[in-house]
Amino acid sequence: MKTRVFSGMQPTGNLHIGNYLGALKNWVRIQHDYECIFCIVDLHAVTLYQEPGELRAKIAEIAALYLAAGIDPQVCSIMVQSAVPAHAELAWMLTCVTPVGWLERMTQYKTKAAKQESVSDGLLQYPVLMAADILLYQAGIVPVGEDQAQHLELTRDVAQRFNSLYGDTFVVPGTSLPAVGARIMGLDDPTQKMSKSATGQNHAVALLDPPDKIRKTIMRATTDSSPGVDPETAGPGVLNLLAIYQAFSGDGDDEMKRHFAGMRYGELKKQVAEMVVTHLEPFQQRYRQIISDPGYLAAVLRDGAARVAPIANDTVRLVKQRMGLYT
Ligand code: ATP
Ligand code: LTN
Repeated sequence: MKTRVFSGMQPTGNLHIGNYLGALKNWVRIQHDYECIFCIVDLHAVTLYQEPGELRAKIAEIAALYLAAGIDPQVCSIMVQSAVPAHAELAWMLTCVTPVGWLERMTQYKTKAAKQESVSDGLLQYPVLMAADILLYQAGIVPVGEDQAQHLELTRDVAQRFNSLYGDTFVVPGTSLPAVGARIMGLDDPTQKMSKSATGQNHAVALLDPPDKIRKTIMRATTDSSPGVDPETAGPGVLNLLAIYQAFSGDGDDEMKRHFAGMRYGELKKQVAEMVVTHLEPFQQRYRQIISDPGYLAAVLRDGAARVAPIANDTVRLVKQRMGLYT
């Protein structure tokens, strides 16, 4: 049997090249090697308030972006988290074996909670729901960007704790980070990770930005005061631009060094911008085609949920048996 892969994205904000290079691109690359489930995690999205109409539209948008990136719904299951109630059901059982202290230590929780006037219990429970997503399907591999590594560590801890309390139940999953592009930084501030929820004008390149906007954002990227590229001493802004280029082009380290050593920053930015535009233009064309067919999108999501629900229900049944709950 093929190892199962599970990953997901929140239907919030605008997907950016960090989301693509850190996660989505790798999903496409491995989809034929594993049994893959790619989820739109709407229950995670509502840990912060979402306007209901906008959330509904975002779910379709993310599904279309998965397809436009090249996820093949004949090969993988694409599904919406809230369409399979077992996610929420297992999450409850897992909250009961998760110490609150583990959750309070999560850096994403601390960052997001600091920005809220009132913090919902859901925001604290967020990583437990993520653990439920993964453990529900006994996934062995979870391809994500580096910012999710701590949540995966917690998933392993929760799985191990459950297994030791109630007997072997869950596969303990591994993390899978890309070699290049695991942490794309903000173009306006290369000390912060590129993020959907950041507000700066020149912070991110969204996957659906028009070519002119992409060029403008990259040409304005923060670099440093050296006259040209020195791969040995480059600061975070230059390293980030090089990482973006390399992740899109697939060039090796030596090739990168040869090509960019000594290049002026204006020229570096121009070449990075053209590399990004060249990759995103055909992607955007496919997106426009897919989003204009809501019937097709709905069928893909319905099929995906129908395919994975029996696996999820089996796990919930097993967990209930192990815990002595009523079955
Ligand atoms: P937010 O900042 O609003 O929480 P986000 O940009 O982190 O959103 P998510 O939906 O949380 O987006 O992440 C989806 C996937 O993209 C995850 O696998 C995450 O690790 C990856 N990812 C997010 N930001 C980056 C980044 N800057 N570089 C590489 N991968 C990233
Ligand atoms: N927290 C993740 C999204 C997510 C996820 C998952 C990723 C929810 N459940 C399960 C991998 C596996 C994020 O990217 N912010």
